[in-house]
Amino acid sequence: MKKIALISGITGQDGAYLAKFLLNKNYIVHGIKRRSSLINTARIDDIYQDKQKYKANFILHYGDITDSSNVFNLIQKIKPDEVYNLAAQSHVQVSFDTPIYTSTTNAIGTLNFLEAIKNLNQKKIKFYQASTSEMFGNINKKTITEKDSFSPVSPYGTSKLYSYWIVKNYRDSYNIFASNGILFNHESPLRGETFVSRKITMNVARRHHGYNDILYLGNIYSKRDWGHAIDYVEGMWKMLQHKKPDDFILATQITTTVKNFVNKAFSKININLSWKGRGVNEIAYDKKTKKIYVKIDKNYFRPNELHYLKGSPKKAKKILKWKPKYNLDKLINEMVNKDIEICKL
Ligand code: NAP
Ligand code: G4F
Repeated sequence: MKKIALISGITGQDGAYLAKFLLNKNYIVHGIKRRSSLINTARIDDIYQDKQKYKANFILHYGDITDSSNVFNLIQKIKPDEVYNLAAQSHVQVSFDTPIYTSTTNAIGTLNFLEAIKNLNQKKIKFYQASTSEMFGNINKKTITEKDSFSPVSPYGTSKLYSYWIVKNYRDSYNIFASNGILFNHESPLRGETFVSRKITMNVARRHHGYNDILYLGNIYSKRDWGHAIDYVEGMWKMLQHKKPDDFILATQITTTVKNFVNKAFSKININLSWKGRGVNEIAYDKKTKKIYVKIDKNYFRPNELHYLKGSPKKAKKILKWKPKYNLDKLINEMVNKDIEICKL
């Protein structure tokens, strides 16, 4: 019997990688996509195009995780073995502008799944919750572990913390197999273009093709622990194959500033940036040509910032035998090369 998975957020970065990962493991994959005025399936279109390979194993349903009846009906109809709740308003800066929508999706959306599993008595379902390093906030620890406390600094982080706790509550109260994957930043060529990594690699690719648009950024001194989404979706799956539900950090322990990410990305097209100025007047330029490449725009600063993230994947490595295959340079290389291909068109 093939295993059946249900993925919310299947049209997003992680959803797309996870769907392909599970199809290659011979799962039947169901996905929830939102109705939108423009087609929003670009990241999973290749699955449709490869019909021979995936045949009838890939099924999409219209839905929205804030609609409890929709979530209830899908669980009842599909009776999945595994549910991956990846749907979210996942942009931290946007969460300051849309705190109620962010909280309804990121917090109540999770509760809708747990309530459906409980009330339909579908206790065989294993539930994965996309928790995040944003929940920790500025806790002033060099390396963060699962034992550290939370103090989120954004509506996004706070909404995700609700989900983290409600997953634990339902696990302990109703014996539901529900696990939190506490994932640090992970990127890829499928990353949304308004996240800083992809915004940078897209700009580098356009420069490579001769465009002259300046890259405008906000806080270039914040530090992130960046990995590749391919490694992280494998970790999600491993969490649900473990004999008991638990909470795990996935991280690379490679932490660097946004500024260093910029330098590395431009070096892939042989531009070595120099920096001068301070605060909003800081710029990056090429010493030889005097051309300006990066400027600071105060609109990209957030009302509150998470300054530093470095996670310890020790527990996942030990218990799940999870090990990332990508490092930061390999990640940036792949992103820049892919964006160079895309921008050529
Ligand atoms: P993403 O690319 O922004 O994808 C989010 C997905 O959620 C999209 O498919 C989006 O649909 C869908 N969605 C949003 N609101 C929804 C709703 N109300 N009902 C149904 N679907 C909805 O995010 P990602 O980077 O793949 O991240 C996946 C999950 O992991 C998210 O929960 C995120 O918060 C979490 N996370 C991400 C990272 C990271 O570094 N990437 C780290 C930690 C945790 P549309 O395509 O229609 O917008
Ligand atoms: O790429 P970002 O928007 O990612 P952020 O805020 O770290 O959130 C991502 O990772 C979380 C896990 O830690 C996820 F839970 C969340 O869903 C999302 O995937 O910003 C990274 C850093 C921030 O410090 C931001 O202030 O880059 C800084 N930054 C500087 N200039 C910028 C920009 N961020 C964006 N998006 N755009 C800029 O122009």
